[in-house]
Amino acid sequence: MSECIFCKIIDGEIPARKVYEDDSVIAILDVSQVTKGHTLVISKKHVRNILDYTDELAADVFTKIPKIARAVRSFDPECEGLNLLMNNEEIASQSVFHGHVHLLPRYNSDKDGF
Ligand code: DGP
Repeated sequence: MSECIFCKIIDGEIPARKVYEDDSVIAILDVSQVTKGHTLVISKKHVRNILDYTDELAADVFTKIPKIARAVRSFDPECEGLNLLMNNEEIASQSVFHGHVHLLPRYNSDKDGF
């Protein structure tokens, strides 16, 4: 059994709030909402981070992000835009070692920082 928390979510062993899912990608609400609607886009294949993504995996994940971002933005009319962020390796603040892209919805209320 995998010890990876995101593999457990993908396998349905632990719950998560799903925003999007298809055969190869899942998007879930981050458990620690930095901004409202903070979402993680995760490949179902367990790959450590961008440094191990193949071209095919990168193409698959990143071509889906625009539609997921539009869906996330549409959930809240006050969402004015989003930041995309990917932490890769411990030095870059990665804490879950199963690659994922953060989508951070932005609001006028946090325009000076969050
Ligand atoms: P990073 O630091 O880039 O590796 O981000 C990992 C994120 O994963 C962090 O913002 C919190 C989130 N996270 C950790 N455990 C869980 C979990 O069990 N469920 C959900 N939904 N998010 C989690």
